[in-house]
Amino acid sequence: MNTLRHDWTKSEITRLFALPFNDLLFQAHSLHRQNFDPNQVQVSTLLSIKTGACPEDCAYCSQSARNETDIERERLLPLEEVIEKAKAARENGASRFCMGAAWRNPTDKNLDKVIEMVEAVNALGLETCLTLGMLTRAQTQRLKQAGLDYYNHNLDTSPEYYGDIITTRTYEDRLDTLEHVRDAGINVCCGGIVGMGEQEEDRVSLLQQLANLPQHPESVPINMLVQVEGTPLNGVEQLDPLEFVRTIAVARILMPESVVRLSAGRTEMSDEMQALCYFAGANSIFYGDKLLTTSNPDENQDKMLFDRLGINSADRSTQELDTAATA
Ligand code: SAM
Ligand code: DTB
Ligand code: SF4
Repeated sequence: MNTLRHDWTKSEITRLFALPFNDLLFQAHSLHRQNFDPNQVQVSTLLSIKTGACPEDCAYCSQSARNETDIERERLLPLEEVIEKAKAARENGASRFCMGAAWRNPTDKNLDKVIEMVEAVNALGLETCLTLGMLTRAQTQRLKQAGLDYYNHNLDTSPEYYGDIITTRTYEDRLDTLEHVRDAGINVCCGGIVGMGEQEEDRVSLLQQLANLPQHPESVPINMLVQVEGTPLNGVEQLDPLEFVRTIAVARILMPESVVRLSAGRTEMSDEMQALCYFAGANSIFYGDKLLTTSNPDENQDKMLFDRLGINSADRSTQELDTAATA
């Protein structure tokens, strides 16, 4: 059992990034093996339940009303459609169904509808995750009561670079929502995006923020920016793929018991790069050919890569059996 730390300094994290690649990966992979089955990867499927026309100004996002992108706006999806999509995800082997909405925050009326979705998806035997923007304390309590398993709310980048990316909500707002989610007893899914033109020191600082939260998020999505035409970040210089792998490895070392998700951006990654990410400690992905508005590798491609690597996609029942067997 590792002693989890919440007092990482920037210079310690910078030193990890500066290690020779093989030393960094060895350290990350060793910790990964101590805490997880290295050949199991959790799979979640994403669905956008409300698309576009978002009042926020996130510079990376296809769904901001301020960005001229050609996505199709959609109102909140009907419950029946969500259930159909969740059933299809379950059939394809997903263990968790994540529903995202392009809101700054949900109204209480919106939340009534989303709660019906959470209950229906839970009833299918899937884990549930939501990402709806900021939440009040009372809203997180309602979601907990409804049986929500995870809430995704990302810090996105370092506090230092944040103002270059979003101006309509503060870093502090994000930390407040995360505290509400944590206090309600819902699992926290929180990570960020790299490849947004930030410096390495911003990646250091983002990971420091995540690792120094009072409790590590149970799930840490590391997204590679998906460049979308019409957004201010379209055309930004691409991140060196090995620097992305380093980011996964450092996340694994700082938060050894958290599930690290190799999140958006996989369509641009080679199989070899993804294999390195799994070795470095990534043990979750989004599965299915669509993220929220952009594409993701199709299921067959992922199945083939998992076969080549001898990776199993862990579903909830087998995870529970494993835990019971080792308890
Ligand atoms: N509107 C809610 C919010 O922002 O909290 C929930 C949905 S939002 C799309 C969820 C997360 O997706 C963002 O915080 C961001 O980290 C990630 N994301 C959005 N667009 C992305 C892109 N183009 N590339 C990579 N990640 C992206
Ligand atoms: C997260 O960290 N990544 C997901 C999920 N949480 C909601 C979203 C990725 C979105 C990629 C761009 C899009 O498809 O619009
Ligand atoms: Fe809106 Fe979320 Fe996109 Fe920001 S990331 S513009 S809050 S949908």
